[in-house]
Amino acid sequence: MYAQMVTSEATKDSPEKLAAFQARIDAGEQIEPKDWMPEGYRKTLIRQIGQHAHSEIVGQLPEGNWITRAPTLERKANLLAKVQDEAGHGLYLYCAAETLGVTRDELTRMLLDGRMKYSSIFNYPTLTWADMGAVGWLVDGAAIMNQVPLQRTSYGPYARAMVRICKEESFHQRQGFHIMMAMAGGSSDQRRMAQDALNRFWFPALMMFGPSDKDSVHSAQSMAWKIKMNTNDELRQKFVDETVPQAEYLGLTIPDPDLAWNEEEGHYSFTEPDWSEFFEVIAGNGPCNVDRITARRTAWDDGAWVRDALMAHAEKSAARKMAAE
Ligand code: FAQ
Repeated sequence: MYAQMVTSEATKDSPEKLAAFQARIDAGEQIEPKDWMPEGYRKTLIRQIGQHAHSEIVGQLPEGNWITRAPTLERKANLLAKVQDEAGHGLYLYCAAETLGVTRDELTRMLLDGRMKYSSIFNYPTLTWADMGAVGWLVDGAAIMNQVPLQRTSYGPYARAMVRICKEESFHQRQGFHIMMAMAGGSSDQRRMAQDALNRFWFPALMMFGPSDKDSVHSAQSMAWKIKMNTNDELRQKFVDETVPQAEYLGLTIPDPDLAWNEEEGHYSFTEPDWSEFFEVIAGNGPCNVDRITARRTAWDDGAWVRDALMAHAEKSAARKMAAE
């Protein structure tokens, strides 16, 4: 439905303007907030950047759950810093979306009433400390794989936000891998926990890249506009190719009996995730969807007095300024 809306709105723009815009994109120019852009481009960016921002914010919940239970002071400090970074990423991204004419409040309302999504991965529970390792290693690893190319995306504010986010994500990935190294090299119970975390997070991490290319409704247009730089399947393959040797280094087994190096293709062959599970999760029926949205709704409702107080202060200050003039 969204795709139809975008297409019909895009066609309202004159062919000459659209062609000139596409020529700028093809020439590698960056589009800035005050530049003319097709309505479909603006809406697609709001959807993708907004969804990305919501993912960073909701993504704090499964990890925030473990801050008080981290096994050492150092691990606690690292996890705390990481979760705080995710809040910052959300804020950069909301700011980038705001340059497209939507407010953070509107985006939040769209998340809370189900008109906007956040990444499927955050609807899975984090059951043990090893999950903090798996999330950093695999979830941040997948996020980086997707976000590094987005540093070259055509919309300036989004590309610039990505530069800083990617730097921080690589620290996150390393802190996760470091936890996995400690667990996988630890006692037999710790090794079992590390393997169990990998077993539960492997396929959900593969789903983060979105549906297979044949089912991806937005990829063709988003790639033409350089809002996406790669297809979902390209990035998924790259992630598998880079992650398998890391699992081998840890001495852990990827839970896919059909995983095999394909010499001819120069890539690993692997089993696709269960796409029916993916579509159930993004439709709101994953293991933690209700908990996540309830937590966000509670935070929004509990923060109403802060927003009201800020507005009242801004109105009083403006009135005082007017009276003094
Ligand atoms: N989850 O046509 P496509 C992170 C939806 S950041 C939920 O292929 P598109 C950091 C899609 O919206 C993780 N929904 O869509 C961190 C569309 O539905 P719609 C977030 C998904 O946009 C780490 C429909 O399926 N990163 O983790 C998902 O071209 C640790 C059809 O799909 C980004 O958002 C999914 N996984 O490609 C934080 C990166 N996949 O909207 C805390 C930027 C697809 O029409 C702790 N985004 N859908 O109703 C992108 O690159 C793209 O939006 C994709 C999806 C690749 C995610």
